[in-house]
Amino acid sequence: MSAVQAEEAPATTNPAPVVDKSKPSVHKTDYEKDIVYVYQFTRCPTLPSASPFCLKVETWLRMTEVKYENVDHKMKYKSKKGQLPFVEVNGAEIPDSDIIIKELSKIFGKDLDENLTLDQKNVSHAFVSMLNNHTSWVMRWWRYSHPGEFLKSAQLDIKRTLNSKLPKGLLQFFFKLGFKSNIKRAIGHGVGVHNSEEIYEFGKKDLKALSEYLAEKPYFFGEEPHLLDCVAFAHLCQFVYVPFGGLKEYLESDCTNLLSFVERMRERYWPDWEEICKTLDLNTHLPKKIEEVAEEKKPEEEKKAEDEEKKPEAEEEKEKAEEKEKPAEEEKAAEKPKEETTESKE
Ligand SMILES: N[C@@H](CCC(=O)N[C@@H](CS)C(=O)NCC(=O)O)C(=O)O
Repeated sequence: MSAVQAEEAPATTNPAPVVDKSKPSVHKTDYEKDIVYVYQFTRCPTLPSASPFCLKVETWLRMTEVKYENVDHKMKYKSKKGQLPFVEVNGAEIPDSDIIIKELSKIFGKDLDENLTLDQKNVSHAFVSMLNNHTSWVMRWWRYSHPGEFLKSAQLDIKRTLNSKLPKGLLQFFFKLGFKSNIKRAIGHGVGVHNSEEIYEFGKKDLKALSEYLAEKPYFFGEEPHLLDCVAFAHLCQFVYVPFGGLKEYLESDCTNLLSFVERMRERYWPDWEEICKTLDLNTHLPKKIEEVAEEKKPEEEKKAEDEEKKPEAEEEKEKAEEKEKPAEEEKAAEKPKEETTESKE
């Protein structure tokens, strides 16, 4: 039973858990019915999200055309499981990208894989698990062990990303320290006990397997995209747009079909990609609210009005400057004959 269904379910033979209805269980209390509110990281200048899990959820929402809104929570919230992304829908939180997709598929009746054969579903499951639990750890290991290079590769503005007013140098110091400490997670996972050459080799093998399965097809299971395309796109984007360890170069030399696939998905589901990367706006897919349009126009109009106001001031300044120059010129003119006299004396 989904988290949402659980909230709405009538009492059964089991005693219902005591829920304090006076305390909202979601951050977005003025939610609209059937709108999915997505809590994710701030945007990144090289791709909409430097988290494959956040990019996966948002791509799924776009593929299924389920209505959603990203919430700018200024990096304040994490799911009840302590991570991002999580979503809120109809007053309930759903954490974890895979569980989010599973639950939203049920709530909105949108199963991207409904027309796949059992065999294809099993292949999809194997590849999705590889991407989430193996391929992504190659990337995580690199990011955790090279936090400074990660910031550069993703062109992340640390102040904006962490929503902090502390000095940039200090934030970078803490970020690097925090990120480096994550390396023990990579060791716990297993990938982190290997050397870099071996780890990059793991990544290459995963990419090669995906490339060979995709072969000449536009999408993994043929002419139309499914869940595996969504998951693969979200992970592959991290290799393409936050490059590291020569893996992008490997894609360019050995897996060009994966690069074309990324481009295909990007064009189809992310027409606002460039705009997102430029503006770092979380909701470019939504029609702009009247206040936002007004706010955007404001500086230009205000500037015009200010220019108008400044005009007389500028003219006054000009006049003053001219008046100041006048005596100087007069002095010069008065000095000229003096100079000439001196010269003539010599
Ligand atoms: N299994 C989770 C993984 C999500 C995940 O690893 N999120 C990372 C960012 S990519 C996170 O929130 N890290 C912060 C933390 O763990 O404290 C999912 O699929 O959503």
